Amino acid sequence: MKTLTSITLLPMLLVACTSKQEFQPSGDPIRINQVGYYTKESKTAVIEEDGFCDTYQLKDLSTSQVVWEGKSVRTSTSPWSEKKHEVVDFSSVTKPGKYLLVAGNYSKQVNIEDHPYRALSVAALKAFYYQRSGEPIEAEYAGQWARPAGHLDTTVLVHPSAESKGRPAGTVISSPRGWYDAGDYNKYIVNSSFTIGEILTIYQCCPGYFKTLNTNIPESSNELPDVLDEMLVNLKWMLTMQDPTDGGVYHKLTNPDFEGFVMPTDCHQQRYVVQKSTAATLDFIATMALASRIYRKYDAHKEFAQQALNAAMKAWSWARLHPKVVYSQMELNKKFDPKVNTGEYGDWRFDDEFFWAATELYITTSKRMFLNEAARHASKGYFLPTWGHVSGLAAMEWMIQGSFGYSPEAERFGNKYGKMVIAYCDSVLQNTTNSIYDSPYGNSPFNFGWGCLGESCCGHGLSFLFAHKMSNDPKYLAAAIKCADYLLGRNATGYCYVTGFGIKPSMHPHHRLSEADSIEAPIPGLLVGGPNPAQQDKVEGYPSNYPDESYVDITESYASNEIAINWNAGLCAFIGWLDAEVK
Ligand code: 9MR
Repeated sequence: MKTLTSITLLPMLLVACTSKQEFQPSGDPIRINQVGYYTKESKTAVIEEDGFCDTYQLKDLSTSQVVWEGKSVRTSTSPWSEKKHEVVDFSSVTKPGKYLLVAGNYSKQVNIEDHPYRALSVAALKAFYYQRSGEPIEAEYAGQWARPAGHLDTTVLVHPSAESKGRPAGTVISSPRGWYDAGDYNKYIVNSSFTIGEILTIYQCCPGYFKTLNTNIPESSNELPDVLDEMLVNLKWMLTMQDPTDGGVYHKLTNPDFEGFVMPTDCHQQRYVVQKSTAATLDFIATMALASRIYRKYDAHKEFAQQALNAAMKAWSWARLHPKVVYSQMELNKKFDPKVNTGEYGDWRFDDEFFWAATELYITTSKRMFLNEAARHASKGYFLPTWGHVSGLAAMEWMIQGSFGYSPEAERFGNKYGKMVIAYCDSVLQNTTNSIYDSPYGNSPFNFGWGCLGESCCGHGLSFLFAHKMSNDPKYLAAAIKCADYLLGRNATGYCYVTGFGIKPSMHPHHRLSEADSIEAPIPGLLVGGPNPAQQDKVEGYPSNYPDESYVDITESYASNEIAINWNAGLCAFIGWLDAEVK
């Protein structure tokens, strides 16, 4: 394999594939990162058929000049389907530009840029603006996706499951704005907290980078970076979800049933705040404590920062008194009316939430009592952060604070989790040397499931970025880049899994706002859930039952093709920090 700059090879290339035509697959066999490759980093493609061509070429898109030509570097085999693919490596091409990767009769555009993810990074954050509830989405900021305000949520009822002495069932409260959770129009505290928690945690790793992301939102001209303005919209909604009479936090604000595929202004169900839960309250505490620390640096937001901290402290008292209140919709529906049939975000183990809440309270207040609580609930291992298991967010916070030298204890905790994250990443790398799509993500059936792209693929990417931060070893940064390659097209289905990006993006997400607006293109910047072998929606059209092929780009597929704020948080945090790290 070598880098070529002349056209003298052209005659040879015309015959390059002729001997292998019997391997012609039924569809396009080229799998690449469709958004782009970093100029100085690894660039590979995977060809769906082993031995498809003797050699592959990269041509300059405008001149058709062949700039590189080479054989595949290895064969990769899927452990579940035993399909064989081959890996083509054109990393030696280091000139930014637009190219064509040619494999016999097939070709695909390849972009090489110093910062290929900038627009993606902006769009991943902008996606939250489109999810805003209870305010008009203006054409000035949203173009064709403008829409009037829906779900004002100024007359929300306290559900019988949520009543307290100060707020009996049927009390009318106002709980406006915030973001819709996902493809549905409800607003959930557990997932909101996770989303803001992940973004603000990673924000601390590269605030300078995030400050440069201009998303053109109504608040863009104020002193806050857009990322903080956007998080503030949902943080302010979250504050309204605390029962002021006792400090507990409602699990969610919801309709009794999911709406049909209609626009927000066509939704007329009564909305409720339902039962307080330990998970929601602890996640709320962690998020408010973290936010308080970040926003208090801005004069105009000192008051909000104090309010957030007060709310967290009050919620902490509730959580200490109610350490095991599970949100079980089945139990709730046995006792109360109206029945509630929307997303559950159920959880019954709270050590990880206590760990995260105490961690953030300690870092924000320096109070020893919270350090002791964090130590008492500290996770014994490193786990990818998910809405249901948040210890990973605490582990990340300790690594960050340890590196800032916040306190000797933070350094100790930080080093402990640093070693764990490195061990985790090493074991992933050791087990994926012959990776199917040349990515450390996507080689185990456990990597796939509901929301896997946000939770597991971006989660792997973030873990590699932490391993890189803690060790300075470039192999972890390289591994993180390969997770991005998987998301953006070098994968089994050939989809770029972010709406509005790549050659073959997801076009029909299970997303009411995108589906009901009569605009062909979905709202951009949204990461879909991704391949999910459980296929709970039982829709027709999944290409197979293999874990990495269990994805279908149709609106009905809520199990593989929904979008959600927590998955976009993964995208936003991972792609943002990655882009900040690659020089
Ligand atoms: O992300 C959630 C996933 O982990 C669960 O398996 C799934 C089924 O309970 O629910 C997902 O969350 C959904 C939520 O309950 C309601 N809004 C849409 C969310 C994404 O599908």
